Amino acid sequence: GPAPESATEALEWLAERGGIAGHYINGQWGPLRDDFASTNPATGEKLAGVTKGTADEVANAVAAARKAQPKWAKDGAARARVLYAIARLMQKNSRLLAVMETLDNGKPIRESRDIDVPLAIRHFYHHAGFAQLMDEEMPNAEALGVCGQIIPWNFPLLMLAWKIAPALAMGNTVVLKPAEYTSLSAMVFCEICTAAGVPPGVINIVTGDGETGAALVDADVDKIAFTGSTAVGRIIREQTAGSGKALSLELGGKSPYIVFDDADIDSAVEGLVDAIWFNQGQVCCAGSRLLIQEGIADRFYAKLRARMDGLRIGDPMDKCMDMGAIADVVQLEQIKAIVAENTSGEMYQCAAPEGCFYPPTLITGMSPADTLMQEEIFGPVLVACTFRTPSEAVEIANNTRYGLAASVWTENVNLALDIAPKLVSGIVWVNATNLMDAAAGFGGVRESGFGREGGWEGLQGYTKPKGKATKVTAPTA
Ligand code: TXE
Repeated sequence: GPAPESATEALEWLAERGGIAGHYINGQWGPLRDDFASTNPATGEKLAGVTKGTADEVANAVAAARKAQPKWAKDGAARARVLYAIARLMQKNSRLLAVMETLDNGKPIRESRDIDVPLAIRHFYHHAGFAQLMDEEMPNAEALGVCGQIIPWNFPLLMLAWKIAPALAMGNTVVLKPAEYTSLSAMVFCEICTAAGVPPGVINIVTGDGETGAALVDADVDKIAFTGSTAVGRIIREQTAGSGKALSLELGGKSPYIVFDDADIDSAVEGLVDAIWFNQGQVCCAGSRLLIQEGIADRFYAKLRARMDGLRIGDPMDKCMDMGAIADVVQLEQIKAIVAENTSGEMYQCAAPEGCFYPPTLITGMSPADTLMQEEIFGPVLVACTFRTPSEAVEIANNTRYGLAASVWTENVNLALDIAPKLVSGIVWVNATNLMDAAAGFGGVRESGFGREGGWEGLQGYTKPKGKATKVTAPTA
């Protein structure tokens, strides 16, 4: 196939900056320390050292954000200009961003280049428009103040964009902490911020692990926006309870992918490639539970296995690859353990290279209550069971503690419209999966969290009602 994308540019970029990812506070780099390593999961090589932010460093970042906020909130047109400039410069640097993301996270370059980076840019363009319109369209809303934002490693740059763009558009300033495995695209982003003329203190990045994250939750912020595991979401909810801090949580999922016997089978098979093998299955809304109507199950599984055999898994920098590496060995070990300890049913597994890779996997013959049907695996593992009637499909689909997304496949539009509202889920896709747009609110119910990101609802989450002085006169008799 074609030659792999070159990593040279990104590695040189890191070397020129001392090979350390660290804080960007008040428009300046530092402190920068090599406290732990960020590695390329596909090769195991160290890419850079990462600074583990202390509580004091977090407090400094929050203080810079606090100082910058009132002025930033004043002028929507100025905010729009800055957000447009960020989007424009991300476009200009899109190749560096994509390569850095793939080196650091292990996702195929095809995905970072065609999905992660363009969608992240789209979020800045979209929210630039709203920044300009805020005064007119939301006359009764004002910024919350300083927002602490904590993001995971599965879509490092895209999650950064989801968090920062709407917060800034509405006049907030931010302190964001990337995940410990994936801080490098955020570094490129910081340089873009400087070049785009982001005023010092408006965007602050603090690198580190869960302890740094916990310090940010405790800091003097007005909101915490978190995307990550349900377990940490629960800790953060307890930690912020009674504090007056606003909170949004975007957590795990075990999203059902329901295929009726009249579905367009080829499209439904292709949809599954996207639902569960995109980004190695490390997607919060991954269609990880296949519910298939009994009569077509065997035929469907046969087609699906044949399609799985065609998936190419290997060097993420190779443009031909459909799947790359798992983001970190810790995650790989978790996937291996949960599958090894809980597999009943029949497992079909393709081949994968040695190292931090996990093969596309299909496990059929499951029961709805089985551990693998209930627990988020966060890897390229699809578990499947059959159903007989539409009402049974709904019952199995809703038999979960999560509620992030669902996908329904049928050629019968009446059936689709009947089923969709019965699914307890933040999003329902019909004859589609993983459709995301900056203009549409995304988020879950139940243990998948609360709050929406993107769209009109996402903007509301970064505002509060404007304080107004109203003179009240007592009625006279
Ligand atoms: O997540 P964590 P992990 C799920 C998925 C995965 C599992 C574990 O099932 O296998 O979670 O992943 C920061 N206070 N998802 O351990 O720990 C942390 O530094 C404040 C689903 O990586 O939740 C990182 O920046 N912050 C998910 C972020 O939280 C804390 C995406 C997420 O890490 C913290 C990721 C604390 N006490 C994992 N502890 C999705 N819904 O997309 C950690 N962090």
